[in-house]
Amino acid sequence: MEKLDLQQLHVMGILNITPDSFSDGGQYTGLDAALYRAEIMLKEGATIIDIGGESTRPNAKAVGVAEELQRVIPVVEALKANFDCYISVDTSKPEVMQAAIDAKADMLNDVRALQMTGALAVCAKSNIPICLMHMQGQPDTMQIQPTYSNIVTEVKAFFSERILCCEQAGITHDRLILDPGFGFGKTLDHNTQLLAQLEQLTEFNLPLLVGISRKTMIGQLLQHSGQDAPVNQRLYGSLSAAVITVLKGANIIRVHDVKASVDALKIVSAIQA
Ligand code: PT1
Repeated sequence: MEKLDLQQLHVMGILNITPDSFSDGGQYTGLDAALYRAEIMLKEGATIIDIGGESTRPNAKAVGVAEELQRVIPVVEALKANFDCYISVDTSKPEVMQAAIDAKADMLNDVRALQMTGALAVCAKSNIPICLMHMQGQPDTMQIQPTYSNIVTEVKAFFSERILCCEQAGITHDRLILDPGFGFGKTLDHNTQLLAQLEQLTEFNLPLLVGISRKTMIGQLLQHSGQDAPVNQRLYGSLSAAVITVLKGANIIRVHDVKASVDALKIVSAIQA
């Protein structure tokens, strides 16, 4: 398989490996269910599968290293053995990063942008791409009272600092991917401003990854009878947001609904060509 081309447009399919992710109550192991789900996403046109064993949605509790390794690594190995696809591992822990690299993962996706002790060093020893995401606070408390004087300026300053840290650690610029982190320590207003000004983040000349699929901000913008639209009613809103991000320069879109997203992005590609 050729090297992952970060200049291309990619639909990244989300594969969450948490105990409740595949709770059909049956005897199918998590591994079988994960492989089945990945196969569907690949058939639908995903070019990258993002495997995560730590939930980072608002209010999520941290998970230990041993538990995360046990959830994620067998899935990386099984996907690599069964499919010709790119694998991303969504983790912040250096131990999981190292194991993912050893299992031939194609990229790392870190919502903490290599700020955990040891993460920079592990990445410096490998040569795979790494996504640096912006987050204010930590998942368990990040939505309590997010505060910025200017969201875009602050996200850009954070990227500048993290890019510098990476380069000083020996991680070359061409391995980095940036992600504004929609929903990570941000109010609806912050998220909307980031989306409206997303093109400003292209000034780093790095690939841009975005994850908006089914997030709270979509529910809030849609509002059904005075309430946030429920998660299962957020597809059309998510697709609209994904199209906006690609028009503004994003090229890796992290989604749950692969087929719908691939179709939406084909329309964008047609006018970009
Ligand atoms: C993301 C992302 C991620 N999101 C990257 N990795 C999640 N690079 C996990 C909500 O507001 O955007 N980029 N890994 C999932 N996290 C959330 C956050 C899920 C907020 C839901 C919300 O509903």
